[in-house]
Amino acid sequence: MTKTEQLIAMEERYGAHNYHPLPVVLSKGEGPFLWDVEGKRYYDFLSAYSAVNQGHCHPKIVKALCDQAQTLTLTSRAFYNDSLGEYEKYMTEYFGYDRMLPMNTGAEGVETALKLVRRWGVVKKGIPNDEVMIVCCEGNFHGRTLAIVSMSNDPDSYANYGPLMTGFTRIPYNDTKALEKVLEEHGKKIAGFLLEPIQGEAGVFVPDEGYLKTCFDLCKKHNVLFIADEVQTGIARTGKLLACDHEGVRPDIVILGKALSGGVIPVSAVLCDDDIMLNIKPGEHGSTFGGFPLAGKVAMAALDVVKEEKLAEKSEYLGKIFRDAMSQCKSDRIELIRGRGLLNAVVIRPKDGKQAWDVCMKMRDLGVLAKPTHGHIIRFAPPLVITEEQLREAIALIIEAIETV
Ligand code: IF1
Repeated sequence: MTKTEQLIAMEERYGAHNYHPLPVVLSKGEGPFLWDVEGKRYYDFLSAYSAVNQGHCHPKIVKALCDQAQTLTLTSRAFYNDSLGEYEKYMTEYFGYDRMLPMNTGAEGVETALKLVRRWGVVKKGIPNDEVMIVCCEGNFHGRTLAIVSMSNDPDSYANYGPLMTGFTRIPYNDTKALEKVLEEHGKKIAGFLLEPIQGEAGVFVPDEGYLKTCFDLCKKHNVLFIADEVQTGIARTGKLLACDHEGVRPDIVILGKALSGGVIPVSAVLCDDDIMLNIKPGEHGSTFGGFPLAGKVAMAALDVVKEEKLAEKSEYLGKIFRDAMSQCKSDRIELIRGRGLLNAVVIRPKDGKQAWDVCMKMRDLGVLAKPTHGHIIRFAPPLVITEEQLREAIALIIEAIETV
């Protein structure tokens, strides 16, 4: 058995079977590259679902982690420490909000936002506690907790987990009339509207120009909070610091995760202003590791890198090259190319019994790693540190895989 086969067999025998990974076993990452246990090099075109925007093992971020790890890793919030205040100041100035609540995973960030919105709805908008509603979108993906999957319309996310949480109403994505209707009919009991500025898991569904701004204005009209889940679209991935920046929309609440730490440790955060954040009082929400010294130092280094290396500008520029180059490909397997910045997807037309998975397997053989979502869509999201030359080399391999599979 090869090392690859041995390690896959080990996961098969001892691990939960909650994923179906592409059969490649990785052991090293650097910048846009990954190496497998056989020593083969790949371009990473998933970036751990946009968590390694800064590239694998970015030296500045790893240094911040190692330095802090030898000093003080965790105090809990039972006491103060010398990094959290600095981290909170850095984050609120970087993104332009009054306050930041630190958490760990993206799902915890979303859960925290849901609690902040409901709390604001009850204590500030005066919605009866048992009636407060949050509007979400068809095709959403916000994480895997029971409250979050209660918003989902994907049976793979919510089915057969017992009774789901109430208090959510779902409308079609990219449909401002649907939002207008639900707000006019139920606005008095609605505390917030939660959406992804681009739906990642749904297959990089980019809404029409103006959708975000129109939804934001409708929310303001009905005294409803506009909550942007930027866990996947944030941190320069779509060509701006936040995807909402494309339309000049400043969400009432922003949820960040993934690349907030450059993929080094789980770090998430919720940003909003005083009138929303200060409704949660001491002892009413928290987390053992939320905002711990390692997270603060790593996140500040990860965000420094975004600015120092102009990753948003690079993402915008290289994304255009990607979509232009892919549209040159005349293969009838390509149904559609869409995306913003370096968050793109190609919809693959099944042919001769081959579909997106087969294209990804061929890409793996050629040295590019990506994975299908929803069967026929391949998401392409390389680290934003990839150079134009490397991108063009990888595109040639992607096109070869599509044309020859
Ligand atoms: C998996 C994809 C899935 C997210 C948005 C919150 C979270 C995510 C917009 C939760 C997480 C991850 C989860 C991971 C695969 C990936 C993913 F959309 F990115 F492709 F699943 F749909 N908001 N997305 O995308 O963050 O708790 O994971 O830190 O669950 O398989 P998390």
